[in-house]
Amino acid sequence: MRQQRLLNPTLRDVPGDAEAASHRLMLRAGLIRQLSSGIYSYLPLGLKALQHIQTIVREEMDRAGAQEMLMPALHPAELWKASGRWDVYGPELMRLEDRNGREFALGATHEEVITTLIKDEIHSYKKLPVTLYQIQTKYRDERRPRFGLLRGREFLMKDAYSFDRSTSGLDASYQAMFDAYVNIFTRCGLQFRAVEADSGAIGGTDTHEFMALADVGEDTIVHCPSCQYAANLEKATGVITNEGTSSTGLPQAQPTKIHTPGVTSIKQLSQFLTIEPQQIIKSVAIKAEGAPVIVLIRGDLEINEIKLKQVLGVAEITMLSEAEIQALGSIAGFIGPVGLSSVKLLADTSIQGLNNAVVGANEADYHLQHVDVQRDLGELTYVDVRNVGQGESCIHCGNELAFARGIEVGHVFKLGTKYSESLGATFSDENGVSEPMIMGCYGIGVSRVLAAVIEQHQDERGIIWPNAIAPYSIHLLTVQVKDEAQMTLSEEIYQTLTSAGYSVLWDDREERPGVKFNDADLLGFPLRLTVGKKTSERIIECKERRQGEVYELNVEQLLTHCQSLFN
Ligand code: 9G3
Repeated sequence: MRQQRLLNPTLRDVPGDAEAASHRLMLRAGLIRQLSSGIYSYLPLGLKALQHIQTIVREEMDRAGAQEMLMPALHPAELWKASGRWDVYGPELMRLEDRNGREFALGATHEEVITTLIKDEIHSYKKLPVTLYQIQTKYRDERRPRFGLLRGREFLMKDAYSFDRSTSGLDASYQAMFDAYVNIFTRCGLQFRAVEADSGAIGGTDTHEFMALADVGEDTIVHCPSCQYAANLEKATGVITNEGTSSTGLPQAQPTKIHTPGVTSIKQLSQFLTIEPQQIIKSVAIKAEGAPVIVLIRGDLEINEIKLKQVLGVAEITMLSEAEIQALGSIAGFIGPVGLSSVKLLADTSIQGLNNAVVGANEADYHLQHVDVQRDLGELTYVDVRNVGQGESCIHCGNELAFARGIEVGHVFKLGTKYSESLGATFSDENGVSEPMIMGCYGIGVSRVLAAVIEQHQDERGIIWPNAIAPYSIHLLTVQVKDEAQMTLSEEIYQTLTSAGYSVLWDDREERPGVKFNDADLLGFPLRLTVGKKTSERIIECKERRQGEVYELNVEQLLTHCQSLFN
């Protein structure tokens, strides 16, 4: 392709609201342009990279035995009403009406569509297992679209759905998809981890998220550097040890009140009493489906709401109001477990073994010191309702856990019969007995992968494409386009490389060399070839974008050299 004709509007500066590196670079390198918040056009270079990712996804899906199909984006509301999700999802599910006033959803995901189709088309165990996938645009009206393609309102997803006759069959289908995902993200050049995740509203049992490691990632992952344990913070667990803080060994003093006027936060209390937050027990007053509960957790840690809901078996949790706290015989900011008899206590394991702790005294401007959990708090139900904290150990191998930020680029779920039952997708077994199919669903954010790759492969000068995803493999620059010898040699090189199967972008623009070199670094194709002053000796200059190495090469060596670089 000759760059003079390419629609590739590069920018020196980008709008201030582009915070993520990949968002800035995709705008500056002319890969995408925003049509509306969270909605983008792909310009030619952006689309080429996106298509390379899709090719990798298709090859690995097909290799895993999945069959490609394509479903509509316009879904009759009846389908989403049958599964009960029409009312579960709020404004995030985009809805519209057709000319006859019939309600439709714009597809945010396709469990309802695929399950209804399979219900109508598969009835016998002989046709199972089957895994189908599509690569299609999804619509989700995000409250806060941001970071370019990382969180859009219209985005490209590969979504696959497996149908089995048994849970062991589902395990096999799930594993096949899991392995395909490892291949896909590896071939895309991503640094990633598969982490245990929470299945959320979609339901089901096992689920893993594939996280591309990046500081801009919205998710926090907890992983053990020594063994394979890795989990989303939503689900991660760790081992905590309170070696006890009254090292004196003297008989522990009884709980004693201390005047702490206006000291209500952990930070203030820690400073006021010059003690570590680890020595404070935080009492959080919540309401779980109407019932008040006081959650006790070590002062340096935070409650994990997903875990707490699961432990309490409720869908919603709210904070108690000041009046409700007073009705319990306490006061906001000074809540404590000692002397509060009328309310259920839930103790996070992080307070186990604390024997010289500080708690609220259930009296304005007072706390209690020297509280011994074992001695003073009576029978406690210990549960894990916290976000894993710094310094906790791995539940498998005991080594210290590490934390990282990640971009969720894939998510695989064992769905079970949630949709096949609600939508009636059953099969008859050998004895003619009708059973619901066992489903799995598997998503990859294809457009999100493009942004994640750029987050991981860039420097201050621009993008550094992994070979497999680069819009072009080679950037051919002619320094003086008015110099006939340089153009002739450039044409020869262009023809040789393209006929050998390499994708080449030839910068034949009438621009100063500096502009061409800066653009080549910004666009970031793996190999830059420059035809310049040594043309008469048939010598060109090469630069590899990743290593940054610049060296000369005789034109005759070029093909062999490219073979060594790209194959
Ligand atoms: C909706 C809206 C947003 C959603 C969903 C439905 C997330 C929804 C979860 C999934 C599960 C899997 C198949 C591919 C892999 C992921 N956000 N999820 O179901 F209506 Cl507005 O999408 N679906």
